[in-house]
Amino acid sequence: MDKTLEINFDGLVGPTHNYAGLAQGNLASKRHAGLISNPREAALQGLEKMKASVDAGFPQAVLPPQQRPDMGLLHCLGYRGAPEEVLPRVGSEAPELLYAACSAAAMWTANAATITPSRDTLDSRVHMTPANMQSALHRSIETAQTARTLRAIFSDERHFAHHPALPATPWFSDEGAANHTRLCAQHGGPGVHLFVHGDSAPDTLAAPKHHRPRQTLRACRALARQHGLSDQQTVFAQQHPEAIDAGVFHNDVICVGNGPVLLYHERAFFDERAVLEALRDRLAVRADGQPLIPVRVPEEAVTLEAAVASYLFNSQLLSREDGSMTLVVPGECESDESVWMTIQNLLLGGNNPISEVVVRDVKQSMRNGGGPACLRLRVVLNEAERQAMSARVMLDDALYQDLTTWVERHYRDRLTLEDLADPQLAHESLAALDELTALLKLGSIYPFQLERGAG
Ligand code: SUG
Repeated sequence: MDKTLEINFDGLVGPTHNYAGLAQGNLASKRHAGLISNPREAALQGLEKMKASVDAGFPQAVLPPQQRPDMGLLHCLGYRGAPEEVLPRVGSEAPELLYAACSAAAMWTANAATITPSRDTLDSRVHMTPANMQSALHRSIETAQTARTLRAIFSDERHFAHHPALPATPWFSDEGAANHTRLCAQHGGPGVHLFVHGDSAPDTLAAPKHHRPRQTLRACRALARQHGLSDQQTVFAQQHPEAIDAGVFHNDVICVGNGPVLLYHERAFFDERAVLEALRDRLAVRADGQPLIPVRVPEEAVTLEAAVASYLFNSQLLSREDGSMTLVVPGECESDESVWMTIQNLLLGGNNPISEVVVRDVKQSMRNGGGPACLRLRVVLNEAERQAMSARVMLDDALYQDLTTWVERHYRDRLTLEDLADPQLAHESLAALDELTALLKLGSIYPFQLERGAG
């Protein structure tokens, strides 16, 4: 029997992880701007999280970090020369550009791409579109490398179709799987795709007042078209503008779906009733009559503010073989009583498949607004597709050990703006990445490796 599995591809935190306050609409990023970061601890926390998933029997893989500092960005902004000249100069003249060039934000792989499993596509291939991340400079520099990395791992064109990122303009602002949820009876069965956008129709009063939406309806529709999804397979939903203003910069900060379960806060969507109705209708037609299992958390149980502060909904909802589900929540959920009570009563005690809650410590990432769900890109693959993957990215005990040793050897435990301006850090980072691509059997994927090859 063909066994289709969901594999979580977590981003490995890069050696220049820092707190720069660069992310608009993201309260944690703003609050922690300028804090001293600890990339070693961040990477080890991420690896611990991945290892715990493997130990619990969930398929887990890893995506490598990106080349930072991005000297290409700095060169293009007119800072010519070697890191020795450029980095100290940018650090003193335009620290925000140095921060952007050093950002390790690619760790949040939920923003890497939108992926449609082969079960739902016309040509029975897995379709992928890297997100353009055009709403912020430090994230817009991820797209080209994301495309190269995905092409390196999913190189077999018989199984994988790679689309170009959408045009990087406000009309098509796309932040990837963080705003896309696939609902189904089981991973191998047909699915219904919920695309969530933040912008509103021009003639409504439903726009957020304080923060710019990061995903547009035009982008959602274009992704569905690229992947060949029909109207019957898709639902497009507008985020609640009050949620965006309260710090919900991606839908995965307020909603998580898995199988037939949709766990969400009552203020996640502008028109909750219409979203549920559409999902129910589509599931009935497309997913073998599978009923939707909505798990709604009302404001009186958890306020929008508490949801954003605890990241309750930025959890991973993982299917076990017996059909029950595990909810992986960040440690911050334990310290808010309303959230913890809701987990115990409404989620574990409710009429739904969630039967276990596990807590993970990803504080280094959380301080930048990245919880357990942000750190992972979900890829549903059948047996043949898993076999067709290139590279050593599936996490097992041996790879976990190798990556832990690699982090301990190469990563610093303290980074400030001054450190980012230190050319030595740039050299250390490239040496680390060079070793990493060998370890992951990825070949040459980074600009410095490709230039070396060409030279
Ligand atoms: O884009 N933070 C990221 C967090 C992304 C979380 N991803 C999901 N919700 N899927 C962002 O807001 C902070 C960088 C800084 O300020 O240094 C940052 O980019």
